[in-house]
Amino acid sequence: MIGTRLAALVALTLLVGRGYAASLGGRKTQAPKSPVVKLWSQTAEFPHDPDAFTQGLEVWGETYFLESTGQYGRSDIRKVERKTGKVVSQASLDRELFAEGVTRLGEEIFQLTWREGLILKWRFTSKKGFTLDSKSMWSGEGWGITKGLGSLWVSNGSSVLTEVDSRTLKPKRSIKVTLSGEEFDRLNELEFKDGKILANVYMSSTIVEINPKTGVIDGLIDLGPLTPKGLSIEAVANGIAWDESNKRLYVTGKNWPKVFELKLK
Ligand SMILES: [Ca+2]
Repeated sequence: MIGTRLAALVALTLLVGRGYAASLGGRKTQAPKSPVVKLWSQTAEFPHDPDAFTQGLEVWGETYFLESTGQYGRSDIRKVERKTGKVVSQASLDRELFAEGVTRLGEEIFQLTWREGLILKWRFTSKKGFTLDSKSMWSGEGWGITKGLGSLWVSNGSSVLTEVDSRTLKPKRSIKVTLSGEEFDRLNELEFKDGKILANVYMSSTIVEINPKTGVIDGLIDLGPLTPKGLSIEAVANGIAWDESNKRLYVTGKNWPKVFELKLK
């Protein structure tokens, strides 16, 4: 796993440049603690629709994923059988909407839109599939969304994560995310795990682990070894789903042909 660790450090150094290099060099200022590189092993892999421009991923019971896919004219919401990648239910969005992150809280499913200022609320029944319940206004861009600590959490591509009231869909508070003391942006797809927020970093193969109280990044996961070769530059890692029941992390990316199941060490 040394290779993985090195890859992660290289990726990290590229990501944050001098901030991390300085902390690696043991600069004798009151430098914040550097994040821990979290190692993993792959325990399984499953087919994933290579046409899915994945913007959000979450486990749905023990058998399915909830997935959101983006792009204008192609955005949808889907229920996907985990082991086969088969789309068992799907609903398309209006052509002028670009879907982003998605999360499910009880009966309600919340899906973000990118620049359209809307959060879509869906319901799902086995009879009717996905039905659009309501559209709520949202200020600014929507990138990732997840649930945790009794709230929803939204990213917008910046360094800010916003805690949102799941009933009113109004912001409660915001946190600024930092890495080794420096503001850290491009936070994308989100997932709560063990009280921490995992976030894909846009245009990288790195997932950061964020303390939701302080905004401090205290862990890093490098998906470099899993990134498929030969895809477009847009086919970045984007899709994190944590399964608490089997303690596995599922990751994929935009147009990736596979979902990977990982055990974190
Ligand atoms: Ca997620």
